[in-house]
Amino acid sequence: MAVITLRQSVMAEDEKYAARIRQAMSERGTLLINVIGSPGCGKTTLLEETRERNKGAFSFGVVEGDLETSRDAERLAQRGIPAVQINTKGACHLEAHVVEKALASLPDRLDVIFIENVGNLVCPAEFDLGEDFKVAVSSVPEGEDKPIKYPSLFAQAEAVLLTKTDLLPYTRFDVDAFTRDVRTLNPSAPLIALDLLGAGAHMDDWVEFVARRLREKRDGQALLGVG
Ligand SMILES: Nc1nc2c(ncn2[C@@H]2O[C@H](COP(=O)(O)OP(=O)(O)OP(=O)(O)O)[C@@H](O)[C@H]2O)c(=O)[nH]1
Ligand SMILES: [Mg+2]
Ligand SMILES: [Zn+2]
Repeated sequence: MAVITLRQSVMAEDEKYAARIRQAMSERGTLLINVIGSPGCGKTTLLEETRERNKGAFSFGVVEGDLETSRDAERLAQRGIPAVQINTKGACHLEAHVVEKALASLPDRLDVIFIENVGNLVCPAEFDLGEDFKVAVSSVPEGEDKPIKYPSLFAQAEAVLLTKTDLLPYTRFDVDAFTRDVRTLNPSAPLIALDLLGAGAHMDDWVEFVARRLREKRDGQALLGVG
């Protein structure tokens, strides 16, 4: 019981940081997106390719979360993407108090900031980082049953990305079952299939989705007279 109490109080404390991040992002007019998926599903590749293909539709930076190393932040920096690395030293998800510190070292004037969460389909879904919304990334080699086995993330996500579709011919991945399960958990989130290393089919849909959510955030703020 004591463990449960502690966890609740830690989460309640973190909600204050999340609220502060949300306020700061609202003042800056920056869209904050929490990207969540298994280790190796293609989160960093997605961000690299977003840079290549967004044709200046929005500027963006990245907060990278990993247990160890700054490899992902270095990959992004090589593409000219402002990136800051958090090393959780064993923790399997990011928490808002650490993200707040990391955000302070990114440039102020970014349209969008992506948080690449620690590769994990479980607890990252339960932590509010002050983001506008979460995006779930699932890759073909993981199998079509991930949404139904890890429902919390897929139910909350405001977009679901299926990566590595180029590998479909080499697996028994059942696209219809994946789609049906995502739709059962989450009837409205866009479901975007991506081949990140190849022709980049549907990359435009992803870029347009992010650009639209940025516009909607800013239009909403203009109506409310904030930002
Ligand atoms: N075939 C194929 N490989 C991909 C695709 N996207 C990413 N990869 C490969 O998958 C591997 C992992 O990609 P990353 O982008 O590093 O994955 P990640 O989710 O950032 O991994 P972690 O940060 O370690 O959780 C790399 O070797 C990528 O080149 C894709 O659409 N198709
Ligand atoms: Mg990565
Ligand atoms: Zn965790």
